[in-house]
Amino acid sequence: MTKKPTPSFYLCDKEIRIFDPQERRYEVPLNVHKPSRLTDISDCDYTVSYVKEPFGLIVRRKSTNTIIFNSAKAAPLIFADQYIQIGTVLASKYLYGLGEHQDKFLIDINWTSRGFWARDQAPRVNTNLYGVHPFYMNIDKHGNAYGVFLLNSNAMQVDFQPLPALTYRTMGGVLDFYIFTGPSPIDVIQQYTELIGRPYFPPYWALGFHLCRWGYENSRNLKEVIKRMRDSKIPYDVQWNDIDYMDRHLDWTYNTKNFAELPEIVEDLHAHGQHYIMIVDPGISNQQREGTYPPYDKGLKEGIFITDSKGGKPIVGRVWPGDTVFPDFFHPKAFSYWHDLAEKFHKQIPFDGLWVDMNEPSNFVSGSEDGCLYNSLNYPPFSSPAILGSKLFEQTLCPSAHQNLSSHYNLHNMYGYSETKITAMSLEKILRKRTLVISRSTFPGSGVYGGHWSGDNHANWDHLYYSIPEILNFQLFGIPMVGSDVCGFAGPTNAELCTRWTQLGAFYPFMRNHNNLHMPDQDPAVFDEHIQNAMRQVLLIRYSLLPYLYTLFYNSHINGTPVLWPLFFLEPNEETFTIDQQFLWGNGLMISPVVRPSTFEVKAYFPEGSWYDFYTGTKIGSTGLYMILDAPWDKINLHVRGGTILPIIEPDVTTTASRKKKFGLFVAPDTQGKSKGELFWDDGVSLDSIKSGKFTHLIFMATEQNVTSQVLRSGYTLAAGMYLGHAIICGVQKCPSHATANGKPVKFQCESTSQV
Ligand code: MIG
Repeated sequence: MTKKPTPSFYLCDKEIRIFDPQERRYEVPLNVHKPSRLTDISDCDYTVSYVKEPFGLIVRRKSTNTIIFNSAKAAPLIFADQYIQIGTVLASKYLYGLGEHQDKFLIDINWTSRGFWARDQAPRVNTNLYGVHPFYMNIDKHGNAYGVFLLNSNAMQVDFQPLPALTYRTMGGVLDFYIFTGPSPIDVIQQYTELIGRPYFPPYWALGFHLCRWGYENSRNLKEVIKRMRDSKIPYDVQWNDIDYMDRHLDWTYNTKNFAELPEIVEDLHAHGQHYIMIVDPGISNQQREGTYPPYDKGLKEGIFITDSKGGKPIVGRVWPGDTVFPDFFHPKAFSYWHDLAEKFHKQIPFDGLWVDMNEPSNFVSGSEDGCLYNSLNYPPFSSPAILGSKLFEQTLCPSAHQNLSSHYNLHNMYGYSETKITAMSLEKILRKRTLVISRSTFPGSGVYGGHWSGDNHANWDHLYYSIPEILNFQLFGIPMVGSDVCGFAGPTNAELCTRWTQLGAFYPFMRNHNNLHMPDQDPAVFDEHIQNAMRQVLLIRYSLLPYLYTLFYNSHINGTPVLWPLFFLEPNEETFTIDQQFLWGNGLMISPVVRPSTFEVKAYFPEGSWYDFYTGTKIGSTGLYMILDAPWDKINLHVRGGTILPIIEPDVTTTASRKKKFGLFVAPDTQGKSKGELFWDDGVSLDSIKSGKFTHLIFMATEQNVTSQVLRSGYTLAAGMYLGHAIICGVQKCPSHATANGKPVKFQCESTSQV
């Protein structure tokens, strides 16, 4: 594809609104960066036309004459109070996005449906899960992609048909469509995140290895795990705690008996250059004696909690602490309420990030302790067969409950979003540093504030595989900081599965090993030495590649470029459209994991161009086709695309230690012998390093004879300096007789067989 400059959303992309001019209806409280109202779109690559009977709207891509939206063909438009239906044809059958679901990456449009209603549901196929993302990308066989976002937060169903076409049935709001004309998949994601907000920039340490489990039970066990991890010298940056650190599962408390040593443990983590994250759930206990539990007393006083439909009284559900009420994170005082609780708690336990779970919101009773009233919000006229359960209030609050901005019926799917936003804003204010908030429930815009993990997966091979389409989908959703519980959450793992999962997880943007209550330990250090060695090896590779990953995150934050790419972003064709067992970091590094048991080879597709084995630097023979690669149990296949220069760093047991070491370059020439790359570097934590220019940005370029760098900015100056320790140069046709760096001779080795 020839690369044209990305058209700005403001200039060319289009919003289509179908609403009630007589009566103001609920609209999604998301501050999207709306395009300006254009009068002249003649420079843009689309036309818009209307059909009168039956009413329909047609958007056509001018340059290819492709219809990318046509509401006149797939289903009649119906606009009722609690049922709005609209269909559109698709330009091709290659459709992606529309989550959160567990499925292949390529959506099967052969008369299937997906439901959209945030639900605490352990991932499985054919059901709505924790988050809601009414966004899709469609691409044709020539590689022309476009995106469609329906800004609507109501319960929804989307039906697919092989025409190809799809039909939305949403249970409220208005139809507010945004169409992004691409034309490349990267353009589409850049345009979409220009509208909903660019992904947040994580701190460097958040890209390290995270370790968690439910049920450490006490400080002694926690300390033992930390010790054995350190003894094993396996790279490890962040220790987490699940709800068992709490006093009787009460938010913003810790168990001062079992976890008496928690403050010292966190101090010790910090002293080792490590970080600490703890869980907080939205449900606030209303069962504590008055005056003893500020989270409830304060919230009640300030009217923070979601109330029942009779008005006034907080709606009472049940979660881990027993009966609970639920903060309305859209309440104008929610920020000061949540911030103050977090700030006070932070004085006791100096955590570095927060994990917001159960925020669909999850509720162990249907609707509330008193059930739900019989009304049209709790019992809407249309109940979607694609949404799990017979009622919307299963496993959550009554839709008719009141929130500050509207009914829970309208805002339910944004509960996780609102909590993530308030939590991240609170933490930034408390820490004055970049932080990590990982949320289970997400909505468009969540990526501006934090990341996501895929919830309660199972320790089995299917779930290992499904984690790949999951993380790819979240790249489309503007939430690149995403991962799945490495080694599996539910059910016991085993050494083979956990090794393969650690290999794959080492290439998740967010890498956390997490485990269910009562399951045998599965931290890397608990396994036999040879397993530990394999896990250590792949973690060292991840740590050595973090300068590259960090630079990808910088670009994602600045211009929305996704961090992980499916292969078709690089080479769109009918082969790559279906591939979801391989993926790329940016456009430079291809990962081809093993996703099946007792399997020691991988059938991997190589897009056209030249590719180099990351381990040996040797060039792969032919490309543009499948190859069978050896995949011994202790290795994951990694290949660098010709044309790439990867910035790398000497790894260590923490990112803190590794950041003090020397950088390196992995130079992989394209078929013309050229390559390029870049490095973004700052202190890794400052909130304002980009704004205030306290960063260093280098561009690397190589030809057959030399590698040069161009300093775009050198605003971050390490006292100790930033040093280039080594460069690995692949595809060297003829070994040179001497080598120099900055004009001075340097030591080098050259192998004529591998051409490295
Ligand atoms: O009802 O906090 O998905 O990661 O370990 C279960 C306990 C609540 C669900 C999360 C999981 C976490 C667990 N939580």
